[in-house]
Amino acid sequence: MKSTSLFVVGALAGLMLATPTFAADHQVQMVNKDAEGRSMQFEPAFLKIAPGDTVTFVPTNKGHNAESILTLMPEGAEPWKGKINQEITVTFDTEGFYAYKCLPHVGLGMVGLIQVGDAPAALDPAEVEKLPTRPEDRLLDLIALAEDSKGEAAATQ
Ligand SMILES: [Cu+2]
Repeated sequence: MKSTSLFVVGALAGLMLATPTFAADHQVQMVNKDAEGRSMQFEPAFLKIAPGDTVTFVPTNKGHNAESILTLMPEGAEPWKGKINQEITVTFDTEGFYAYKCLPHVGLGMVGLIQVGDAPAALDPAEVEKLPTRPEDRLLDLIALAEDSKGEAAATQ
């Protein structure tokens, strides 16, 4: 009897793990100034989400867009390109790191980073280095944030 009930508990736990959770939508605002006083920013500029989640880029201030940086996203993932002042919702199915930019303000450092799932950082440093100085510095900050958010797990790798 005892072993049977243990088996049932184990099977139920397995079912719960296998049940898909509802995909969440996250919002990223495109702003002329963020909460920390930085000009021309995505807010939040770093997001960690689950595979299947969506991100909606909101034109809170005018004159911005959100689009993939083609060299800084997972292989085989679908790029996106929002128009200026366009609210756009993107679904992220492929795990990995996605850097993106605002076309008019990338030179001022208006870039963002989305981590999908728990995949290790996989942005090609040589491609990050090809960015102009301000977006490169900003992206490096965001990559550091992503590494911090892994906490203990990162320390053991
Ligand atoms: Cu912009």
